[in-house]
Amino acid sequence: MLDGPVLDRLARTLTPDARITVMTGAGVSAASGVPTFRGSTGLWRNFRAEDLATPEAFARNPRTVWEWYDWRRQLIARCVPNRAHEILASWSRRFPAFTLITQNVDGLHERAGTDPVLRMHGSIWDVSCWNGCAASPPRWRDDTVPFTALPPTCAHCGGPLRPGVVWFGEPLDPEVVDACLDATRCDVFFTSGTSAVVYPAAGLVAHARRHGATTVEVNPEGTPASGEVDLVIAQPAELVLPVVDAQLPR
Ligand code: BV8
Repeated sequence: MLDGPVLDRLARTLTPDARITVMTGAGVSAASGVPTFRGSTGLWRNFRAEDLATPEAFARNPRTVWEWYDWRRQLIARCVPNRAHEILASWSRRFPAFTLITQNVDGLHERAGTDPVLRMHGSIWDVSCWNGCAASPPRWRDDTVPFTALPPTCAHCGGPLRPGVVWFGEPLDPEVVDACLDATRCDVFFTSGTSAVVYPAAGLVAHARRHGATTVEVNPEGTPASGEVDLVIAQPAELVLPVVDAQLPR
């Protein structure tokens, strides 16, 4: 838990010249009102990933998949970053060698001011042409909320647009993966708000350990990563991060 010795150990590792990498998942946005995917109140509770977050599902029924994403976009548009996003944004300014990796597609880290953000699974605010037509760019931002018709269509070829996220069975952007792997060569690696079941994101903690990083998990619940990190802080990120931040020299 977050007692004196744990806090002291953490504060000692967060030195001005430390390479710090933080990987986040849906739990970091929970306090902002964005539903998580798994667990009792999770999104997946009513859906199966195979039914919605795959290219096969989209090919089968683009409208159904878009009903889910358009619903999430409308919900996320009403949410604001919470203290966890804000503290991480301040750390991205405070520590010269700080990297934020996220599995989240909600854009709340960016809205809190973290820049850059390594988005492993893309952005719910991006779209791309499902047909990949020559006239359309690879992807672009479209903040329309709600879309008037589902699926939204490509202005160039009239085909359906798809959400600019990475679905199960789709490869991640290799440049993003390389940047994430490089960021595991760090002094401190935090993993917070993730159930640590989706790969290759879930594999980053092991890489950080192999590089000798102090690894820390901030999550009220245990995960498959809990047994491999140096420090488990079983509390919510929006409570933990401000307390750790307060220990840092002003
Ligand atoms: C790929 C779409 C290869 C976007 C999502 C081994 C290696 C490589 C791949 C695999 C592998 N084994 C299996 C695979 C395949 C698969 C996979 O990992 N399957 C799992 C289920 C076994 N991986 C893939 O398909 C990936 N692609 O590897 O491609 C390839 C190569 C070449 C050619 C073709 C293919 C693609 C993975 C991306 C999938 N897309 N979603 C969207 O709609 O959002 S995944 C989905 O889960 C979300 O994107 C989300 O980001 C991700 C992870 O969820 P979490 O963020 O962890 O959220 P969750 O609800 O699960 O947990 C929340 C946690 O927060 C909980 O632990 C809770 O306790 C905690 N919490 C709650 N409140 C708080 C809190 N913590 C802190 N504070 C709080 N307040």
